[in-house]
Amino acid sequence: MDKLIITAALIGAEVTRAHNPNLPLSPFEISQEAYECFLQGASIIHLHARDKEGKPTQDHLIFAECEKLIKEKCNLIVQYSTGGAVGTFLKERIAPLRNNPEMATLSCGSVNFQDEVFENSWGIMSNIAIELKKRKIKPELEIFEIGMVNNALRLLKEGLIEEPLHFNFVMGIPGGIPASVKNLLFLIDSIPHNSTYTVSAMGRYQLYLTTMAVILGGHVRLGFEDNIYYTKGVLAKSSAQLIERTVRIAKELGREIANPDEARNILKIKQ
Ligand code: KMH
Ligand code: ZN
Repeated sequence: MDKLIITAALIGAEVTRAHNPNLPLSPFEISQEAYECFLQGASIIHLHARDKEGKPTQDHLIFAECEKLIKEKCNLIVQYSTGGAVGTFLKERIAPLRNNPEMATLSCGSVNFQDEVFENSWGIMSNIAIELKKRKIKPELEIFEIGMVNNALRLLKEGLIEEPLHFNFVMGIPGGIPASVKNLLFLIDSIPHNSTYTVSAMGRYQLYLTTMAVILGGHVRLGFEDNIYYTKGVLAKSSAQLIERTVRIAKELGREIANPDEARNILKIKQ
């Protein structure tokens, strides 16, 4: 098994301080928390940004500020979100890519997102893929539903993405694939065998499904974007606290933790 790659998803676009007062918002707070996650064993930071009012933004200058502050402290892989918040237009979603990050997300289809629709038509998907390819940015293929694997394979067939593919199974959003072990096994079985995958799961499923990924040889995403609780009814102090627990579990299970350069090798990120 490869060493375990841990992605820290600290912010997202939906969580607020009303949900968890420990949510980092400013570039400085984000960089501090990213560094804490790095110290615990994270090798990737999945980056969303907020404006001065704490609202989601795809402003490339704010992304650049976050990345600069993170890179001053450590060599984490900075993975930009191109999903942004539900309803963000394509132009804004790809705006931060002008900073040429090492990695960025590519959502592979539309999905109901609670009461709204997270829209990723073929036009949106292929345009993001073209932008990533042009800039040699490694895509992480976001899979919220099983049919999205087919869209990813179409992107591959049309030459818009390259093997080896890296997937992120985002399980348990209200409207997407339920977070169950059976569904995780089905997803793993549906992707090309030379692919790598990360598991993200919502709320209490984060601990269970990411632990399954540790056992099965996959990789994991942890943090407030997907889960704000440490245990039932108890808010987590930080995303780093969630990472610290998974590192402990992984070590007990004999799975070593990848540092950022090892993660770059595993994911075949061209530097
Ligand atoms: N906030 C979600 C609507 C991504 O980062 O690329 C989309 C999302 C996916 O979080
Ligand atoms: Zn995200």
